[in-house]
Amino acid sequence: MKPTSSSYAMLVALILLVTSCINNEKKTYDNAADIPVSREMIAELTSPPNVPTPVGLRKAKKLIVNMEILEKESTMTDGTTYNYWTFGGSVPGSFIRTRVGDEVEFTLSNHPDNKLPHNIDLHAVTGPGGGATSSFVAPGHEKKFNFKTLNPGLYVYHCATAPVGMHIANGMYGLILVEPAGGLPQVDKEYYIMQGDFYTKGENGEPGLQAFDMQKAVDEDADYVVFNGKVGALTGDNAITANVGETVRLYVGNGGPNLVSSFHVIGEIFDKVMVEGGSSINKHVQTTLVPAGGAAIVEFRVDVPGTFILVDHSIFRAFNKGALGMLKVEGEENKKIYSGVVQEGIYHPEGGTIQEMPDDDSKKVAPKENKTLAEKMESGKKIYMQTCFACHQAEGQGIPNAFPPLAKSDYLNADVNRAISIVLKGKTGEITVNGQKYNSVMTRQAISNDEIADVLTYVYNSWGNNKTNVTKSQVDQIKSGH
Ligand code: HEC
Ligand SMILES: [Cu+2]
Repeated sequence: MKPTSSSYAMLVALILLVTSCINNEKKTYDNAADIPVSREMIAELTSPPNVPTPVGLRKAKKLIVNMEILEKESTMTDGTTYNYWTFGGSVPGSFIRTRVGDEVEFTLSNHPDNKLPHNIDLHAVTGPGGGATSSFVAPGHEKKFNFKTLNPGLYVYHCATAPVGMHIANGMYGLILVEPAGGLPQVDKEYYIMQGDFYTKGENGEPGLQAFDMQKAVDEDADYVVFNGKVGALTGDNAITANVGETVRLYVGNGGPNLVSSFHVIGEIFDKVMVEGGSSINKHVQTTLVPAGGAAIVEFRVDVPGTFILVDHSIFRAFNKGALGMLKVEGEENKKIYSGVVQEGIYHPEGGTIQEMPDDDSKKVAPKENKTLAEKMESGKKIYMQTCFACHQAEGQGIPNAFPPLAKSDYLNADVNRAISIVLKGKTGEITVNGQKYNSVMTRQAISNDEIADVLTYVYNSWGNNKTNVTKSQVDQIKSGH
């Protein structure tokens, strides 16, 4: 049948009828306070990085939220624990998903084993203290209050009991999403990520149960800056995932208490950002600011496979304090979008042409044959201080949770061929060095085979290592794959 204008008109009318029936919201309300609620519904609460089911086309409801406060010791990083105060047992606290016009009946229970009174200030609440004044609750008690969600957006909630900063610093924050009528547009994957800064008596990485340090908090001198409450909450096996072609939406919050986040995903561009969690949409964004006590919704389609690193681009926080996560994307490569290395050469500023990497090290200065150990140590030390020092540090001591030690490294001493291959090809994935786990990235080092032999000889003959003398021909062999 050939479509005529009248059949089009009928189709449009039908679609309108069907959508209005499903929606059952023939009326739009100028004031969200007037939206009627139908029936009760118990809110689904999720711990990070998961979010509850989208509201979709559901009507405004009386939404029952039952939130339990738990104070509990948990891991901050390998070997280090912290006494977290939590909403719902996780940091950040349980994700609450509502829609505009919902009448939320909020019950806050303070577990009898807890030591302190708490309350909750939800930024989605219109009313004194965002609920804080009505929710102050002692251990072993519960408090109930109601509020109507008037404004769509992504909002932070947090404890507001004095000393407020301390309650927030101990992990008492989370996100509440208020979707517009009809819900946010559908996407393939949604995740919940919230940054927070932590202040401990011991320095970063110091083992054992670490107490909160008030002075460091006042000085804004954070020992840990992390996503989802601890170092590694989103790395390795805990990475969030997606498939090529999917659209990913991240609900990103920042509990603070102090630091503002420069949220960035290495190797991705945010197609859309709902700036500050509100209704204005910015497109094609590289890094979005997430204020302390604020949020943002970011969306992007993943086009190529790989591991994309989530960071606070105040970058020492990412590589030295923990603000690093991973999004693992699987699927077909797309060489048009990203080629990978297509050519590798030596850069000669004076000559200007790109040449092939000379495998035989036929550089300007041919390496001296049969160097003595002392000569190799001297050359190796120079290379070390130029190339390896920035990460592995002057005495090979490394940096806890970021760069493994080369000093007295059981991993290094166990296998020289593996060490050569790491310097030649780089290394990623989890390794254990002297009982500590590392899961990071060492890039391939752009130095010649002769230089690799010297620098590894220097490393092996320093800082209590096993004095292996690495030769250039060993490196040649590994490079050529024999
Ligand atoms: C940009 C930082 C960086 C630089 C520069 C760097 N490394 Fe690494 N290195 C790492 C990281 C990170 C790891 C751990 C990788 C992982 O988690 O899989 C590592 C691991 C290693 C390991 C194995 C683990 C161990 O502790 O024994 C060796 C050996 C090593 N590097 C040697 C070197 C040498 C030699 C150089 C200089 C030629 C160098 N690295 C330069 C970051 C770096
Ligand atoms: Cu509290």
